[in-house]
Amino acid sequence: MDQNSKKVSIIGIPLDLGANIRGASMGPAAIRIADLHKKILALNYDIFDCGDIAVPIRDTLKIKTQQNPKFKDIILPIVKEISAIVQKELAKNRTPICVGGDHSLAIGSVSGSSCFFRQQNQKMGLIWVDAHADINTPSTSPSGNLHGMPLASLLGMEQNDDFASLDGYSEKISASNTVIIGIRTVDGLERDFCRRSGVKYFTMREIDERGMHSIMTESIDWASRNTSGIHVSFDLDAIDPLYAPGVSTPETGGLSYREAHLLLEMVADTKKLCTLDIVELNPFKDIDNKTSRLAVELIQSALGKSII
Ligand SMILES: [Mn+2]
Repeated sequence: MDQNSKKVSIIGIPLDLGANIRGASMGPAAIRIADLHKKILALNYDIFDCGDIAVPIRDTLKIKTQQNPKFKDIILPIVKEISAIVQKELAKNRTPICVGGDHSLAIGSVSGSSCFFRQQNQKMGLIWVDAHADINTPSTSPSGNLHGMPLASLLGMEQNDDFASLDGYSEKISASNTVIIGIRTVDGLERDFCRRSGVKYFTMREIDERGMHSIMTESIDWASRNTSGIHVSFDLDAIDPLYAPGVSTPETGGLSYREAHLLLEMVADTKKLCTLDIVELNPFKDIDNKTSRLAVELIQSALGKSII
């Protein structure tokens, strides 16, 4: 694909069934209201807006919470649809921007990017920006909420995981090209998974000690090794609640405003961004749509906006 094409597609994913706390379903609307189109057009990109994917209303699905992961039967066809759309958009030389919605949507978006490169016998890298590791599996998850499991699924960490085998193969991404950045709240068994999985991870402490420039230089190197594109899955809860209060699960001690921008500015410099997820925006926790406006600015940085 030609990463200089300056064409993007917006995929709205009003999904909150993967989370315990409701409200991320309104994320796509809030980002659009924060002038998403206008701010992307200002960077001279062409936009194709795919609209929002249809997601059923939670109140009509009560019984499905007994499944593990919760709402499994409902979310499976949704992530399959996301994957198909991402593949189609990449084939049209457009950079998909998947606007969430809870982080379980990344099972579909990353799978879509992975399929696209796999069909050309190529590999891709993944940069997962998050306060949490999202590396639980259905058998280790304390909550059964799918948004705590997408990375484990994508790495194919558990057999008989229907999400892991989406699109007909497991291990959508190899651990040797996967980086997690910004983690500070990790469940007991997830710690062990992080260490054993082979992914590279940078906790907030390492970011404090080394600075974002050094962390990103190493992350990009890791995600670029023998790959043709980089998928960035950006959970807004990676950012400190001071700047991004409008997320479902805020955690203090996160990325600063400038660290978040620098991260994406450095990704833009590589010209290897293939797909971007912006997830976990929860307008009901936000203050005056502040987090949505930040999300739009971050998308601009990922698309190459520079100060001068
Ligand atoms: Mn997440």
